[in-house]
Amino acid sequence: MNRSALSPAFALAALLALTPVGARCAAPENAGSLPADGTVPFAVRRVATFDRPWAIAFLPDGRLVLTEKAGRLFLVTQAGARTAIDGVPATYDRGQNGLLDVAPSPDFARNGLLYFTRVAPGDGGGALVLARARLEESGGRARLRDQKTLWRQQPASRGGQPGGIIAFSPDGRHLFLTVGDRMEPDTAQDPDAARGKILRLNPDGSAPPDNPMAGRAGIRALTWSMGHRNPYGLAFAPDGALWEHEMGPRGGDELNRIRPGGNYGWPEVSNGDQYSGWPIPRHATRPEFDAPSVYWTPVIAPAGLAFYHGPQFPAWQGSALIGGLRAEGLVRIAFNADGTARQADRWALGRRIRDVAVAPDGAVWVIEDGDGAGLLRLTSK
Ligand SMILES: [Ca+2]
Repeated sequence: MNRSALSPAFALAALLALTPVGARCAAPENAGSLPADGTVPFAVRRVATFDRPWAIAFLPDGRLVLTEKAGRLFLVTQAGARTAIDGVPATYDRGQNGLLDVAPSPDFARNGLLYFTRVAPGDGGGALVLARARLEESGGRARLRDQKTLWRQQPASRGGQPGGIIAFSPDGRHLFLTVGDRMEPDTAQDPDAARGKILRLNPDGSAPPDNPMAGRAGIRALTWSMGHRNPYGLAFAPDGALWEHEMGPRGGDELNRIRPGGNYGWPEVSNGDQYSGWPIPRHATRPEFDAPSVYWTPVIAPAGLAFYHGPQFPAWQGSALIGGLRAEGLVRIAFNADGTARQADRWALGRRIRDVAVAPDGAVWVIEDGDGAGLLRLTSK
């Protein structure tokens, strides 16, 4: 390859690889003790109500697709009108398991493909499954066509904490998928188990030849990073960096900058303790593991991650927005020039927030958790 053939993305990746190790190892901030602000800088409008919604994602035309954990999928207009999408396959709806994330193909306007995750019933439990299908609309109805299973977790598990978050790389050439530890913590350090990993796949489900363990057997060929617990947030920043958040046990929710081949330490280290109170060694005691950029003790129970871009909130350009289940609100993360992160805002909404997305017009949309949950649109005051 000659020098002129280097793509901007490759040059950026090379630059990030040269970032001094010290920048990654700076002492992380505990944002858990920072108070929430009850005065919010946005107007909140309740657009529609759903039962146990789990994820939202915008289509290029401004409508959104929304999952309900029980196994229902909807198209929703900006005015809140909904159309059920038929053809959702069987879902293991139990505890944290169910129909999970949905993401349009980066080329959706041309191919109409939706990617989605669910926990599928089987083997006395459920297996996380990544699938894609073509959204077909006619006569006011919508359904999934030409479904294809791209990846299926083996073996199945009974435990919750499935993960299931989908993120496409900015160039659209790779799909990243979080897999939770399914409440079997030690498996997060087992390189032959999918649990506790972030996977990187080609959009057709095949293994990219440039993954950290490319050519190795089984799940290793797909593994991008390991040592994760309960990851319900995954998104690319404007600078091309991949960020993930995950729920800790009692304390120790984490925001992590993800690097290929990284090991994020669960369950060997955590900035939280077991629910029993039994201590877990802190990240600082084991520098061979990647430490979080920000952590929360006490926890916020982070759910949903979206980077802000748009005209509604000019001061938020490039910030990350995180929903809080336990925090019952919204967190804004700002990024420093050296790539480190800090909690810039934490707003109390008095509602468990399950997911967050940014609309094409720059409004921020969130869904509440549970039955009778609101789909909320946030705009500048
Ligand atoms: Ca960790």
